[in-house]
Amino acid sequence: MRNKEVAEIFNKVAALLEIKGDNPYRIRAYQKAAQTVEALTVDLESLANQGKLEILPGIGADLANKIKEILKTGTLKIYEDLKREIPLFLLNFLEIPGLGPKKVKVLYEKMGITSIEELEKACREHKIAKLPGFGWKTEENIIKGIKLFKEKTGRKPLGEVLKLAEEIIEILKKESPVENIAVAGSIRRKRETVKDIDILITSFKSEKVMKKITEIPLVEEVIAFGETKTSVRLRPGIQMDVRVVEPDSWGAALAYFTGSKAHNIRVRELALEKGLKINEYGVFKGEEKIAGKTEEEVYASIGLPFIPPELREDRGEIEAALQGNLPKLVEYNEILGDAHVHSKYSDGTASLEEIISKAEKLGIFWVAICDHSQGLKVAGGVSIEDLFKKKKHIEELNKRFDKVKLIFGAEVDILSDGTLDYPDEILAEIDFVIAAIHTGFQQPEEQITNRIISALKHPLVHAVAHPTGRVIGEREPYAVNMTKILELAAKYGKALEINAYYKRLDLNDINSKAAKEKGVPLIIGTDAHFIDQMEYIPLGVAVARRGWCERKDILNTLSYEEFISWLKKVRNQA
Ligand code: DGT
Ligand code: CA
Repeated sequence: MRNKEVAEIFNKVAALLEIKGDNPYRIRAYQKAAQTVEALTVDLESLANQGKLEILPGIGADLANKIKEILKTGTLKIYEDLKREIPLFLLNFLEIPGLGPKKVKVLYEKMGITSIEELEKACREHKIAKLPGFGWKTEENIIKGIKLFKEKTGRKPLGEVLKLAEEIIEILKKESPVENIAVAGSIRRKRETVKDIDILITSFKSEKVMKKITEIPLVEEVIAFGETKTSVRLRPGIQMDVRVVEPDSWGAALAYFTGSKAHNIRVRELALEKGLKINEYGVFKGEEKIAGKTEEEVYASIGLPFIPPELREDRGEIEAALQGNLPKLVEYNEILGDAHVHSKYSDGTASLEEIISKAEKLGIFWVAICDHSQGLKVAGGVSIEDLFKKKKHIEELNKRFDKVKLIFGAEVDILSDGTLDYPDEILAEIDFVIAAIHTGFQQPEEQITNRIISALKHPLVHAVAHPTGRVIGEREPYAVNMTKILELAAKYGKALEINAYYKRLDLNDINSKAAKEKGVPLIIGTDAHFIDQMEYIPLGVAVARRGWCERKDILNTLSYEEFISWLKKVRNQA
């Protein structure tokens, strides 16, 4: 799918036009086209091939031609022209949360600011607050935005990169003579953000594979070309290193390049203690190679069982492995349901029927439809009247469909004072109540923590969604005392969510591990607002696995009937 690539270019064109002060209708047309393309569930390329681009809302003949131009050339003439006209670093500025095109234009034209460093300096010297349309608050937000920007530059969310890596692996498998191919590095460990894509291959005709790599349309620039290692820059702005290894060293190379570095160092120490040498070519006793072909063999040679990649962070996995205490991690295919999906009843775009059919395709058996509560107007919060329509609708569908069951849920807002956004007699009608904070992110730690605690204590609440509120690269977690939250969740038998949306992954791996250790049940929800976002479940499972969770720790491994019993049990014990 190259939809994202097209959307990104349209967004950049819109931004550059806006910086330039172009016609607002033209700008809006590009923005809308980008949104349409981004939300599309079918492949643009196949639509283009069938000559069907113009059936898309907001896409006329002109934009359809532009889509074709991107698909064909990887870029757009108008985009290239604009890039020559407007300094490109201004586009970088747009990646700073809190800065839009209008503000960027002022910074450039009135202050002549041309780098992030200059911008930061101007903020610190309080020169920004005085500019027209700015103010103290904006200045503060820009400083925060720069911090987030710096943290994320070079790292991209796993959910963006994973698909890209899989796509490239598919192309190479189909169109080049690879024998073995695998992704290593932080992607294989499923870290929430990754710096680059590390790929390993074995091939008897590696020069052909390397040549093929340079011809993939997603490749923007070849950084280094060699027979054993090639590095390229992919269009979405990420580097990919492909290494050729000998079949005899496959396991050793996979272990080495999967890392993490900290894990590798511990493994090497263990090897040394046994008088062995370990590197990316194998495990050696003196000159003799004693292992290297498979990872299992490599670990076994130094007295360890196979350690799942998600655990390889030197967070206790070596000790656990030595003692035979590695957890039996929850498996990706053990997930039977999605606990958090938005429908058209609030700000989701899918109908309940579409959600059922998607769930069936994904091989899951239940979906909790958790739309926003009444007060959250910006997110289409469901009025009490509509709530009952939704309840009836779900009951009807559950009678009609056997394979996939829907659960009548709600993502109920925890208000500023810790009370909930529906009265108790209404909450009692809702089968699954997942409470969440959507406002007042700036409150001090004690206040936010107390809001979450009141929700956990509330007898009709089952779980708390995205407990820290962070958005990767965009918003820091709000101040919350996780130790207290975990204590109270454990005490009241309430669940915490692992929100699987690729920018949230909240709880994260470390908090999930802490939750598991405290006996707090975890529940994975995709928070899907578009139907395809239901595909993010494995990202949530990855977090759970990185958090050492086993099947019993994750409520989504329950069957529909078992989950319903759990929901009832929570309320009965309250
Ligand atoms: P990233 O790319 O920052 O998201 O994280 P990684 O873990 O993919 O790091 P990367 O790409 O720099 O290196 C891939 C793996 O190669 C890394 O996880 C472990 C291994 N590696 C790299 N440099 C060293 C090193 O100096 N010592 C050891 N023992 N292993 C290394
Ligand atoms: Ca890497």
